[in-house]
Amino acid sequence: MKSWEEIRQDFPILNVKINGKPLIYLDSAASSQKPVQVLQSYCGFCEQRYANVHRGIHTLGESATSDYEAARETVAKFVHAPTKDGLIFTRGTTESINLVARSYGHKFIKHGQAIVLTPMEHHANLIPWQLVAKAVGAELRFWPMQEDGTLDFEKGRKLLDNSVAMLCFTHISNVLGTVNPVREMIELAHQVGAKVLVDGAQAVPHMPVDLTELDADFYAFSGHKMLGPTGIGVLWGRPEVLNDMDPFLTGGEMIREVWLDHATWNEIPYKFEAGTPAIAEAVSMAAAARYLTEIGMERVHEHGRGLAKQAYARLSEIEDLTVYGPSEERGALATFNIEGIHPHDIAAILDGDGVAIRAGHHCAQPLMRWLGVAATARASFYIYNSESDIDVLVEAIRTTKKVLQHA
Ligand code: C6P
Repeated sequence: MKSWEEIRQDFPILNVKINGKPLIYLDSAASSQKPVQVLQSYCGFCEQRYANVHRGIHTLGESATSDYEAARETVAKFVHAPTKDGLIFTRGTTESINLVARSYGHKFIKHGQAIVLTPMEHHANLIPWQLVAKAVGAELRFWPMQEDGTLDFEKGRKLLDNSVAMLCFTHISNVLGTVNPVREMIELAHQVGAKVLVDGAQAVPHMPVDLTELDADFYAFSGHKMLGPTGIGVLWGRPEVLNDMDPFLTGGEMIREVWLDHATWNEIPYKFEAGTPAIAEAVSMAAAARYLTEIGMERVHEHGRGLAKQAYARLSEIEDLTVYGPSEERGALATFNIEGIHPHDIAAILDGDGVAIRAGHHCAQPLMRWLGVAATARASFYIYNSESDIDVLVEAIRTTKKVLQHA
């Protein structure tokens, strides 16, 4: 078993100096860094086995197709999907959710029905549903939150009646770190006949996810947050639901037969993979899944939870600093503000010390309003971070406070 220090050595970018200081990368919730195993997978595929997929009869075309389909199988296994046929490669979580909103929402959600969301959704899991609601005349309802940033289960369950067509929510909040009770929420929604979409962008990289056990109808996540490349992600959908949906984009491998005035569709998942897919990206996303599996997702989860707990405790000790979200059971991040200092200024000063954090609204403006702030600073952790990174963060924040609060 590799030690955390050995794991850290797998990430070449961590040797880069930022402003003359060692890089302390605390922005993995935005996008993770890549281990050499994933980089080699990408380059190796392009150097030795690259061709388009599902088209060429030639040797390379066949090996690329078999690598691409093997990647589908690996990623499906990584999230314990009931079947790989429901696993559609997309460009990422955002595209996956838009696919469902367009191809399921516009077709099956009817006038007068309701779509239930939460106030902690990333814009990617809010705006597509606003558009569906507007187009079909559906109502948007919001599952209330408690003061600590967890969902109010009792109030929320009362929203779920027979008029609810769809429940869409995030597995882990990218701002609060709240881990939602996914299994229970899915069960409640299914009891009233609603379909469920879970945004797993912040969960799949950090914890074991078992799609068979969760029983969601749709589950979305991105490759680039789980050590893989950008431009690749997943929508897992229940095959019988996907079969009833119309295509999202058209052209390429998604057809069965085409006439001048109409066309018929390929079987799933190909029906939803129009055009040339992100082939090398899918192959190296599978390499990322293998890398994480080798470490063990339970171990990854424990590590992230430990760092989040420590960050929460250490940051809470700093005067004038507010940490948002629940104190217990949180995702691998800590979002905060310091009284009288703009989060962009915090991020800029920390950058001078080589510490990369994110500042802004984190694509969750309604949640910022709920918190009563315009923006926040956020430190997020992954397998290459250690407790000493939190020491550097805390020290850099103390310096920032001295510089800016005096100014
Ligand atoms: N959140 C963050 O810094 P894409 O960009 O499609 O890979 O993922 C979108 C997305 C959807 N849902 C959640 C919960 C997310 O956190 C994200 C991406 C990044 O928090 C970029 S805004």
